[in-house]
Amino acid sequence: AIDVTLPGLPLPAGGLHPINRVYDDLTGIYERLGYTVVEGPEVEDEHHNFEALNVPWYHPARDLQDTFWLEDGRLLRTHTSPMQIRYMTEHEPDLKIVVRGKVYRYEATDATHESMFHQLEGLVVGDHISMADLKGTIAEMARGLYGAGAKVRFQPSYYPFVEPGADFAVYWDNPRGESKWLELGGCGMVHPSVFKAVDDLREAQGKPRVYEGKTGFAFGLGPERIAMLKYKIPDIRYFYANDPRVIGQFRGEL
Ligand code: TYR
Repeated sequence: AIDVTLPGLPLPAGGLHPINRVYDDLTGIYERLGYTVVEGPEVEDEHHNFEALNVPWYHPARDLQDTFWLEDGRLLRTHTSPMQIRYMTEHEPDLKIVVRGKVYRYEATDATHESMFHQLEGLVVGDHISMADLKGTIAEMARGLYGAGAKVRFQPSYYPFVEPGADFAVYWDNPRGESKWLELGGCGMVHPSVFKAVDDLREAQGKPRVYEGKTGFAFGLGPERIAMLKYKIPDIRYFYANDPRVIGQFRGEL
């Protein structure tokens, strides 16, 4: 006879990878602010990854040591910023996007560096966009991640595709007293050279030049940093080593 009162057998359940959970948190915040979430190619050309982003040939980021080059002269994108160029070439302002995806750097790996990692890139373009809008947006993201009391800090920095440029950190304050400034990413006001490069690409495709005189901000950050703190993962390499003891801890929880 069948005892219908016996409990069922638990079925093995999958779960979201910690990086995808952090991406979902972040894109949720930006979708509520009216942003469109996009993705783009991981194999890029030099023009989109460097040239159009105002990264000159002599910039250290161009060093052969940082970039995985393919035999045909293309490369694995070293950041998600080339999607700024691709999106603006296809779309006219005003726009608000976040880009999610993998990026690659030819570097030695250690507990905080992997040759493949992820970025979330933001781009806002319109009229009279200011640094205050950028700071407010980063602060809103910090509050979405860490609650109403979250603090943000900006320090001057240099990225060729923005002027002025800054690095930003959020104050990560948890009840167990593990508070610290978490260096999250870079940001700044879109450099006029970037808008010019986009208009040049648009013109070559027979599209109108629409970016001259526009203003905008951009930012880029690494979800790995957020996930390592949130889920207490001590080594970035654990995310991608395919060790079921790591990923198995995230099973069955969505
Ligand atoms: N692309 C930069 C990097 O990979 C991050 C960044 C993105 C910095 C957008 C500024 C910015 O406006 O390090």
